[in-house]
Amino acid sequence: MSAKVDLSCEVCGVELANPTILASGFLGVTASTLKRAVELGAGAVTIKSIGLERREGHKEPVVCEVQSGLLNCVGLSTQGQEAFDELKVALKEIDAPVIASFYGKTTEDYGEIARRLEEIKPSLIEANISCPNVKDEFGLPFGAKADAASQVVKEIKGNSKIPLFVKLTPNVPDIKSIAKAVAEAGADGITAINSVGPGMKINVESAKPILSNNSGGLSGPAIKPIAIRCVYDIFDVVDVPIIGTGGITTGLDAAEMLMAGATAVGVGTVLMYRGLDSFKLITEELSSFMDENGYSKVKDLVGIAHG
Ligand code: RRO
Repeated sequence: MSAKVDLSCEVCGVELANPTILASGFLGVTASTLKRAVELGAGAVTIKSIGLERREGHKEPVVCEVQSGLLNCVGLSTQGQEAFDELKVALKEIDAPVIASFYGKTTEDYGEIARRLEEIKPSLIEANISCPNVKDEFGLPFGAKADAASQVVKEIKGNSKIPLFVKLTPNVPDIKSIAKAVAEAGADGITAINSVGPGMKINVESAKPILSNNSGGLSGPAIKPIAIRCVYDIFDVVDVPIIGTGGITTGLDAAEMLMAGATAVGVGTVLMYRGLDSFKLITEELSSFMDENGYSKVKDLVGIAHG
């Protein structure tokens, strides 16, 4: 790591040692795996989205590899109260910011969870309004419509003072209008993007879809150009920080995402491609790129792809 480069950054007053954030859904169910991600070099970690009640999620298989990506139909599996208790343990044991991702079936659920999180005090909270895998049960995600997204934000902000990020879906015709609506409703930041699609893979031997739910959200390198475009578009219309997530695999990907307008970058599916060293590899590559190109601070890169 270059001595001339300072990788630390700040998101809504929360200090990160480097801009890589473990994205929700990976290593995020137990305090010990979250802690491990920090030991492996994550600047902050996000828990797997929690909800009010225990949910099994969809039955196996819930993940399958596709060209340049991963399909998942996990289906919002969570432990109910136990997940809140595990978050408390994580906050005690982890020496880095912990972001509490959560979802609701109703607007009121989001308010109730925000009330509970206000007592637990994670560093940041992240409202997941964009899971692509529960449409049959939950209906369209709240993130698909500006007014529904805005209501959720108002409900949360009425119940919690912890800085709120809202995780958006790319699966909309105009992500700018959703981003504007959530920022105007009081969101302190935006996480973009959740998985794309959903997509499908068919096993040609059995002539059946592989995933138990037939389809699932696409993540990984295949979605990076979509994530970059979404973050670029969102940066143009809001003044709040953006956690840019989607297909980040190398330090150059991270630089690209920062240039599009992200303040920090989410890292998830890459763990499957480059293993547990991913955080270290990405930060080292980012550091070398910055050093070679005369950038001394992460914020020197943020949004510079804009005119
Ligand atoms: O659990 C999932 O199926 C899931 C969630 Br909550 C999400 O936000 N995004 C995703 O691709 N899968």
